[in-house]
Amino acid sequence: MSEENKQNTDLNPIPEIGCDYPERHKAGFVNIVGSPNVGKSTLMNKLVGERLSIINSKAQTTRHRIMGMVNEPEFQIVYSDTPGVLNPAYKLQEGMMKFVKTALQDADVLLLVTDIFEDCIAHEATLEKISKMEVPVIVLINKIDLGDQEKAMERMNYWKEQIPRAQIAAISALHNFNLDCILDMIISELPEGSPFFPKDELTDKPMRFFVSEIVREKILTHFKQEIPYSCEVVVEEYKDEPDICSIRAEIRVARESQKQIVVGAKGRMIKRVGTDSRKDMELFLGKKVYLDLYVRVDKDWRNDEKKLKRFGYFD
Ligand SMILES: Nc1nc2c(ncn2[C@@H]2O[C@H](COP(=O)(O)OP(=O)(O)OP(=O)(O)O)[C@@H](O)[C@H]2O)c(=O)[nH]1
Ligand SMILES: [Mg+2]
Repeated sequence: MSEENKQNTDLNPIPEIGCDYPERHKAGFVNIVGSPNVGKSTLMNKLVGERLSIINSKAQTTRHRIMGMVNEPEFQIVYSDTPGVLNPAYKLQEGMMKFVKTALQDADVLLLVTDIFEDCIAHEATLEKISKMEVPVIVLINKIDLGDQEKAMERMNYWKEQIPRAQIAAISALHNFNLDCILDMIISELPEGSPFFPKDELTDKPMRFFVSEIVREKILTHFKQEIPYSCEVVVEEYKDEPDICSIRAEIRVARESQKQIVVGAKGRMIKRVGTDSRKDMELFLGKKVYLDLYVRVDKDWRNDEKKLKRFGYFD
């Protein structure tokens, strides 16, 4: 961390009468954007210290904007993980890109994540938008554990040319490399202000959202090709009791043939997805879970705006 940044983060709060927060409290939206699969969700989870976003080696894992807060007496950082930027081919992807658009509009600090392999950002228009933004931009070159020093330097120079006013750092989100240093960078760029959310809050999303994401993660793990991209998970019932949480969830698929694959011979695949999901839900919720999981054909749901709204897109 530079000497200049050190001075900026040395807040030395002066309490005010009638004010719950230090006078120089900092708060802001730190929005994470970038191409698919570069490690945005891995980074968000590491920065927040919780597994809020699902992670997978397949692209387009994240479909929503997911907020995760880091609260300290002197600051509140509201991170947002977003879907990877792409040219939408169907309505669902249009909805996903709306989340990115809003994240570009309301950022106080923007984290543009790329990785050591990305030659140039796949989505030119987004890069152009970011170049014109007035908020601080930090370009993070991720996955440097997979490259050498020379490659990291070459990428850093490339990004310095693309966005001259950005700060640039090489990191490995997976291996926690350089994350302390970027936290210092973020705090120094954070504007002064009161917190946006109560200080004990961790995320903007309800438990049932995370429950549906756990099932989607298992689908991403167990199925290949187009299946994960054709599935949506809808929690139809969520009954939280002191000792047990009873959940009824449906996996919506676009076609009958996909239903057969997801159910599997003698129901083997759906059973496996259900068992794995239940185990993860029990860990996440810290209690026993009863999970009832169905597969339903919801014809071409990915292009039906009304349904997508119900599933939490276009909100
Ligand atoms: N070697 C290595 N792999 C990483 C690193 N960060 C993330 N990954 C892997 O990269 C893959 C994609 O990670 P995600 O965090 O899901 O990427 P994302 O940018 O959120 O992807 P989308 O949501 O699909 O846009 C996963 O297999 C991660 O384990 C890293 O620093 N090093
Ligand atoms: Mg993601």
